[in-house]
Amino acid sequence: MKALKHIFILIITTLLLQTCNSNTKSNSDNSTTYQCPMKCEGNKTFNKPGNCAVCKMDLQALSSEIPILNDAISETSIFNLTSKWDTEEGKTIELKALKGKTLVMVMIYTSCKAACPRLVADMRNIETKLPLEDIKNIQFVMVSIDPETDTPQRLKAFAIENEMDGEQWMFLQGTTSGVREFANVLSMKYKEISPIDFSHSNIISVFNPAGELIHQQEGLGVDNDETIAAILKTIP
Ligand SMILES: [Cu+2]
Repeated sequence: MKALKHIFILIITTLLLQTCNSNTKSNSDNSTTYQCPMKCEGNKTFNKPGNCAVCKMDLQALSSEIPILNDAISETSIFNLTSKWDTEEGKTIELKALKGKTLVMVMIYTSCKAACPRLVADMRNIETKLPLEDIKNIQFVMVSIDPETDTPQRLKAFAIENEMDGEQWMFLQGTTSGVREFANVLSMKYKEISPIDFSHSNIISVFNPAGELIHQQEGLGVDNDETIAAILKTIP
């Protein structure tokens, strides 16, 4: 009699557990969302498979999490800046176009006779110390603090003159406010002291592929071992 009671309890428990399992399963099925592949109704989603009311195509199941994670930009990323920049190749971009590469950035202006040539030399020195196979993962970016003078044409000429015309080098002309905003992010100070001259701080900044500032070197001709180490840490 006692044994029967035990078996009965066992059966009930098994049944209850099964109901629980099937509940969880149907819950997760319900959380799948579907969308028209042509997005006829914009980003509207449906919680059942079916056909689009507009184009009649089969709705597609959305894998909900992955794309959102990939697109996420942290609060401190420079990819949040929406200012527009012209490259030396005449392309207009936002900084988030540089996502996925380690960025080594410096602010200069091409007519500078004093500090900038040395900053440019420092950038080249960093580049030559990095393993050749890693260069494709790195973008070296020179941002002009004199956007009035440094047009894409002038930046291109400067690139050729300094043998920095390879794909790893990029020169950017921004707007006055875009340049100012970017300088603030780098804590970089600059001031126009005459129509063609600027006083400025000398900072080379390293950003990881997510656009977060991870290292800065300040000064001219300084030891760049830490900068190299910081760059290499970001490369898979
Ligand atoms: Cu300068």
